Amino acid sequence: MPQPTLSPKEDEKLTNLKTEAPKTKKKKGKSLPPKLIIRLGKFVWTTIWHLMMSKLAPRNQSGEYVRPSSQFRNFVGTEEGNAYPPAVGRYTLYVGMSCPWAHRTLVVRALKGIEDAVSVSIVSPSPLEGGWVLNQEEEGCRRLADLYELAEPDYGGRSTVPVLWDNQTKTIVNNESAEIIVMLNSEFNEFAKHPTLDLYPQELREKIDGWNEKIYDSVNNGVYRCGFAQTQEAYNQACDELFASLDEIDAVLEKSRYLCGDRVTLADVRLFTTLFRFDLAYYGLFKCNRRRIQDYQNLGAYLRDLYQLPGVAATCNQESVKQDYYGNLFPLNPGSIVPSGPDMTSLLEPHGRESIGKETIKQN
Ligand SMILES: N[C@@H](CCC(=O)N[C@@H](CS)C(=O)NCC(=O)O)C(=O)O
Repeated sequence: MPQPTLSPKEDEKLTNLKTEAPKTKKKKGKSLPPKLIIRLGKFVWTTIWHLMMSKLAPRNQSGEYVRPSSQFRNFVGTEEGNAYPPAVGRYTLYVGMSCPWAHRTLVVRALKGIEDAVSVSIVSPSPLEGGWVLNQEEEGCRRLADLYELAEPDYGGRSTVPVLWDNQTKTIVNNESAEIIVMLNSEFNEFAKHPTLDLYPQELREKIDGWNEKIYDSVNNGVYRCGFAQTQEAYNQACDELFASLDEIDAVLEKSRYLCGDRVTLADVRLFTTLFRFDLAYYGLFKCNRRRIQDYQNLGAYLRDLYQLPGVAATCNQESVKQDYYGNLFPLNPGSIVPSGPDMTSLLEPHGRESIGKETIKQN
């Protein structure tokens, strides 16, 4: 291997260091004891860590992460008087490719085939700006926070993705992924390539809502509760709940192709975007490392099944996930080193789940 060469200045410094070595030895008694350095370092780091974590992840008294609620909650719809009727080209989705909540909207947009009706603008995280920045200036805005301010000059909350933006009235219609995906599923059917695909059918709503509630707390937000926990107890609790839920879901998927039977629903979409990031980021960075999704008997194949649905793989960006999580969540990874693994090529392997649930129906 070629050795790096030193400039004359560096060479001189190194020689001085070498010749000074015995002097430092003599001063041994006066140098700081390592114990003190460690204590000081630990004190300074944990104080700053808690300070940064309180900005990154608000917590309750037990050190548990509490996600702030979304503040723009209007709906696109055809009812008379609704200021936001469905229309081609009127709405834009602002998304970050690493964000699981924004990813939900991209998956539904792809499954419904409404890419021509609802446009997408990709934003990127900027550690310097402390938030998302637009890839090009839009509406005179450079940062996502500027868009929020344009929509609501007094807005004091977080500037999160996804955002469903109305290009006509220049405002945010909605910034809650759980609601945006309901609108994308039902309100753009006249422009959709797959209008009959209903991801939130009336007869399954109770079941879908039940899964959503459970999965949000313990899995979607559960991984963040693990990663952003500021006490051991808060982490233990979140981790127990996360893996208890994953075990339960894995058992259900033994006999059912999707969460609510043999058709994909919004419950699957919402679970999918967390599962896709699990082995890539949550397993390592968020300490969700009891098990990988790939190691589960059914969850691994279920993830592959959803990944291979038409249009879905194109919404998935492994590099952005790794880069944004490991590279930008500074308090969790101060060195910003992005790991080289894991190998995710198995996502393309056959899932073998086509007939799951079918045999049971026949037997009955
Ligand atoms: N409840 C929101 C959560 C969205 C969210 O937390 N997005 C994160 C990215 S994964 C974000 O934009 N965070 C920026 C911030 O908190 O400042 C939703 O589901 O739409």
